[in-house]
Amino acid sequence: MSKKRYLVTAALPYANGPLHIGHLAGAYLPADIFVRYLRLMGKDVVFVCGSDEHGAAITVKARKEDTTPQAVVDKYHAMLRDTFQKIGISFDIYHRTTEAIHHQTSQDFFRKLNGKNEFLEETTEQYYDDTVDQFLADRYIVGTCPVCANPDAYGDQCEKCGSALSPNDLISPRSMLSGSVPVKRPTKHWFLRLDQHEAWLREWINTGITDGKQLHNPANWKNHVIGQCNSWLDQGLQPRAMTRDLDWGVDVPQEIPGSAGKKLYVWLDAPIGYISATKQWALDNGKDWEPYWKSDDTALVHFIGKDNIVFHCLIFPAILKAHGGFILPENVPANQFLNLEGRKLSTSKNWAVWVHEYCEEFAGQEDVLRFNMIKKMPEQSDSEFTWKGFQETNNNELVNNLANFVNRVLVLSKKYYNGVVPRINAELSFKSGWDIDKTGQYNEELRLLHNKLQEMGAAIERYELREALRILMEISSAGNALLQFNEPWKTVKDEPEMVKVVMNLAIQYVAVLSVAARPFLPFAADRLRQMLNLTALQDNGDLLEVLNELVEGNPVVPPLHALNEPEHLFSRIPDEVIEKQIAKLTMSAEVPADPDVADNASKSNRNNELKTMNEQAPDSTEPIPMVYRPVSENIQFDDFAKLDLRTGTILSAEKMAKSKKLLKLSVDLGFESRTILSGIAEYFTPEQVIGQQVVIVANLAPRVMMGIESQGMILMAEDAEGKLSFVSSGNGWPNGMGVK
Ligand code: B3M
Ligand code: ZN
Repeated sequence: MSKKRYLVTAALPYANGPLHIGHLAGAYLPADIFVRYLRLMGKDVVFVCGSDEHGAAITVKARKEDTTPQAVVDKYHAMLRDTFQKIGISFDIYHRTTEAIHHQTSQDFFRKLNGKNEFLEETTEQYYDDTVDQFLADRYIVGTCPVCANPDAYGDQCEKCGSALSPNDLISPRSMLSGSVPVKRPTKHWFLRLDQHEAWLREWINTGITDGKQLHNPANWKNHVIGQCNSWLDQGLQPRAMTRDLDWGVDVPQEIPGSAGKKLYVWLDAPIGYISATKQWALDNGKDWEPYWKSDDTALVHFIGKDNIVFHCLIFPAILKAHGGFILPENVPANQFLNLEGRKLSTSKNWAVWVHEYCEEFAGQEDVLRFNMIKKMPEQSDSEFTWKGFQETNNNELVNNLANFVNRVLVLSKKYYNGVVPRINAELSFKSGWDIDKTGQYNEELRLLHNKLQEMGAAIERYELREALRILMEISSAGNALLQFNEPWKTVKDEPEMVKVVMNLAIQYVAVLSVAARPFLPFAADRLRQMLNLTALQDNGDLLEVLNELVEGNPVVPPLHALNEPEHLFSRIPDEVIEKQIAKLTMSAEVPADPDVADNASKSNRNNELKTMNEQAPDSTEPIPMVYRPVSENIQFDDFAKLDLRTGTILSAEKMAKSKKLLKLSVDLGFESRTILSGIAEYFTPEQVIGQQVVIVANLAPRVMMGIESQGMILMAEDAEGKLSFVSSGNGWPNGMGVK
């Protein structure tokens, strides 16, 4: 904490999808807590982030959604920005890499590096997709990870084990665009000579020293961060291409020969996005951006997830150093991964809790998610979020401990003193809330609070946010114990002067919490200020002021100060709310490939529809009304047009051994016959379906179930109890007709 100013960054999320809780726990929440704390300590800090709008992540998504990359980034940039704001991530600027200032800044970097001969210009053989006429780098190509055997590793990294990869590392590569096996073709690129940076990077990472200057203390870095860097360094750094053959991204500067059709590698431009964001922030606020990036008395801290370690600890520092004049990060406190209900979070499988949905469904309870994310923060190893745990944490800690304490203090103060902070005789002793056997003394207890706050701050400075939150809650527990041990409700008549001391002290606890909770629970902290009738926090040294008072044994709320009405800070979350979320998760998740798991998933769907129906039944004597599934979200005509529906006739049917649900059908489509596995065995015998005319989805990707490839899907009507009927029978249509 010796630095004069701080520049804090959080990884720029790709603007290709919404934000989930894994992102939040990985980078954004820890960064926000750290920054809010620095502000409370009166530090000069700028917190930058923005959307990463280039790279294959964007163009692949645009292809999938049949739209332009610009439309993709416009949509998701707005969505990400709003979500961050709703969940209280307090960026000073949320920028975007499609802005002109960013293109200029990254092109200037390229020019500078090129001018300093940092690049090797080389023509190499790279993977190429003949069917779509495009080179395949990064996420355009997938294959098996050579480190962990994940079959879906990208050309730039494996999301399973976090290894950084290049397309040549992939085993059995295939094109992300067409699925075809790529060929190799020659193309020219600019390679950053990382090999020449290896020696100083090794020294800098492991000792904190470079050019004879001690820049950081490696003991303050997380072990897994240093470990990942060293495993890279030990393999030897290779020159890495900093350009790509693409039509979306930052252009290689025009005046450089051979630049036509070449774009900057997204991992060259994205981290420079931190710099362009700082420039834009400075322009907007009449400040100078340069000290934040160029002055030795600035601490640069990058908050990221573990899959971005290599880029922030080796490649970007090499770029900064190669450029010259820029500082290096003082720390990169990367987090590990958060899992969800026993499985890896997955955007593509829709196994996620989406933060924007949470903010809608739990409006006003943003802090509950934040609190849970901090408790489960994957600081040193992967961790897990469960909805049950979410409920328990809320009910046991936020409601029973924190909200209960605040409520008791405010209600009792109102009852005994009409909401006015009592004057006290500080000499009187009472039972300390910290230890049942200890006698408390007013000024001593305030100094104890000071020490606790210092411990909490030190934990934040060590990036141990779970520990910091634990200390915060310890203060609240001690406040509860103070009331519990002294029982003012029993003693107020006989010992009114002692009770005044206890209550005054309890009010000080609440006031301290209203400041100290701010980094973790910013919305609750605001409400606490309001209830206490204290001025809103300025985010400019408020905690420092509190510490300065407490260390002297002084109160932070003066006697005779009038408090406002008590309100509930948090409320219990009932079982139904949690059950609904668990059902939503299983229902919306893509049905897993394992047919047994698939059966369970569809069963839970059905149970839910049934449940709603029973709950709605007005009276057991009345007929149960028909319950309709809500109509799904609108789709565009183009989405519908992608379905190829055909008429067909079931020629043969047999039960699948070891499956209660599946019938193996052979369906005549006129031009060919298909094998289709259909989950209808509980409703129809093979005899009943043979000869039925059906509509099938003819272009559904084949799926192997129980060792047999199913080549399509039959459309069936399903009622609320899950009973199936054929969509149409006996219209006498010829097989193979299109259905529109
Ligand atoms: N967009 C990768 C990611 O979202 C990338 C981070 C850039 S930080 C400069 O994991
Ligand atoms: Zn891997």
